[in-house]
Order: sequence, then C-alpha cells, then structure tokens
Amino acid sequence: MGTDANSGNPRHLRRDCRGYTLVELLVAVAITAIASVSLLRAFSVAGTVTARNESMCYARWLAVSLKTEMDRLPAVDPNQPPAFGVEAGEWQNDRRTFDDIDDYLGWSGVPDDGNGQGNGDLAAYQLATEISYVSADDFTLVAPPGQSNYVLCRIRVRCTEHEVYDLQWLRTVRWDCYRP
Ligand SMILES: [Ca+2]
Repeated sequence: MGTDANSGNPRHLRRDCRGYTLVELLVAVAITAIASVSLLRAFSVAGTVTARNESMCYARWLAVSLKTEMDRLPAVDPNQPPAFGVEAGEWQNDRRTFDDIDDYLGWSGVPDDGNGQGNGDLAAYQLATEISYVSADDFTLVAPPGQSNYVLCRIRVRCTEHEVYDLQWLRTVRWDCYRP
C-alpha cells in the first residue's frame, strides 16, 4: 500500500493551510476591479447605443408621418393664385391651414398631438421643413419658384443636440392644380 511521502510533514501542512498572502489578495482585488470597470463600460456603451437607436427610430417615425401628411396635398395651391409659401388665410405656424406643399416652406415646430397642441412625450424633438424648386437637369440646383416642374421636399428632425434625421424626396408639379 502506497503512502504520501509528505504526509505527516509539518512543513507540508503549513504550506497547504497558509491561505493567501496579502499580495495575492491585492492582485485578485485589482483584477476584479479591472473586470468590473470593463463590464460597466460595456453596459454603458450598450445603453448609449440603444438610447440612440430608439431616439433615431422615433425621429424617423415623426419624419415619415409628416411626409405622409405632406404627400396628401397637391404641389400647388388648389384654391387661389399660388404663392411660394402660405397663401391668404393660411398661417405659417398652423399646419392645419396648409393645403399645398410649399405652404411648408420654412415651417418648424415640435411634434403635436393631432389637435394642434404640443405632444409632451416627444417634446425633445424638433421638426423643420424646407421646400425648393430644383432644376429638371440637376436636382441639386435650386430653381426660381414656379420655374421648374420639380419640388424638393426636406424634413429634418432634430432629436438631440448632435443627432438629426434627414428625409428628402421629390414631388412633381401639376400646374393644373389651381382651378379658379
Ligand atoms: Ca396654400
């Protein structure tokens, strides 16, 4: 029957039962602290990315909703001699009075609740619209109002100090919209 050559050796028992030294404990604490900081940073970055994605998702939804509203309207005022911007009886700060695309020229505001009142849940967002006539040969060139059949519509939704969702699209003008 075999025996442990070190069994019964007092020096061997002391080495097994001595526990950890202070240096070993400090190293373990340092490693744990470094790992914890790394984990916290990872969670923090993940939280920031999630918040940004959520913010941009709301901004996109606001932009698409406003585009849907604008696309229901003709490119030229259907009821009176068209101007570039709001016509008589329409108010630049009240979208409910708009009846054609270029009424949105220079409009800006916060998301509303559908009744013309600000939506407190989305108060952090700011919307702005830009309208311009552009050249038929080059959509990057601005044309004088009424001198082109193409209108460039743009919606910008600012969700934070540095984040802006931008949506642009073209409309073609139907000059027969206005029927006096
Ligand atoms: Ca109008």
